Amino acid sequence: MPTVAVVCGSRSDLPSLKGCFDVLDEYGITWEASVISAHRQPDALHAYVDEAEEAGVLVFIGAAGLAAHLPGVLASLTARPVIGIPLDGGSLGGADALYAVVQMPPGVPVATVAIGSPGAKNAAHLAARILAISDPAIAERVASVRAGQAAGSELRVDPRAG
Ligand code: RP5
Repeated sequence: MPTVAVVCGSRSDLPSLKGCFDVLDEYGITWEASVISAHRQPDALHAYVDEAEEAGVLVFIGAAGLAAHLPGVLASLTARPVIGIPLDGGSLGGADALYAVVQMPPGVPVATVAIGSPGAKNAAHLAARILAISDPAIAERVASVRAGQAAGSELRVDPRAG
């Protein structure tokens, strides 16, 4: 069993998660993705979380659109960190999913990232930072990704240059 379990509510969600999978790969983090709907397959979701925890999954990423209860239900089933990705695709452009994912009651946290593909990438970056606390190899990769971002963003403009 991998370190990160990514669960989404529908096969139709998978294309939005490509950036998440790619970033997890860049960090060398083992992951698996499953389609298990909180609304359509509640018992299967419960069983999966139990299995995944027992097998050593450390971080869960939940992604769903519309009335996106999946990340919140994951957080109700595990004490491991849960990162929620609200997906766009519905007629409200993902605002529906954002509210559903971010507005968790106190005591049942879901670390909510941005809507859609940017959020999918950040879910993987956040998972890496969580794992880096106790995994020096991942910590090194996090440091190197951050250094690369800083170098890539640097721009100095010389006002005296023509
Ligand atoms: C949500 O409903 C899923 O996460 C998906 O984003 C949305 C639509 O699901 P499908 O009707 O495409 O299966 O539960």
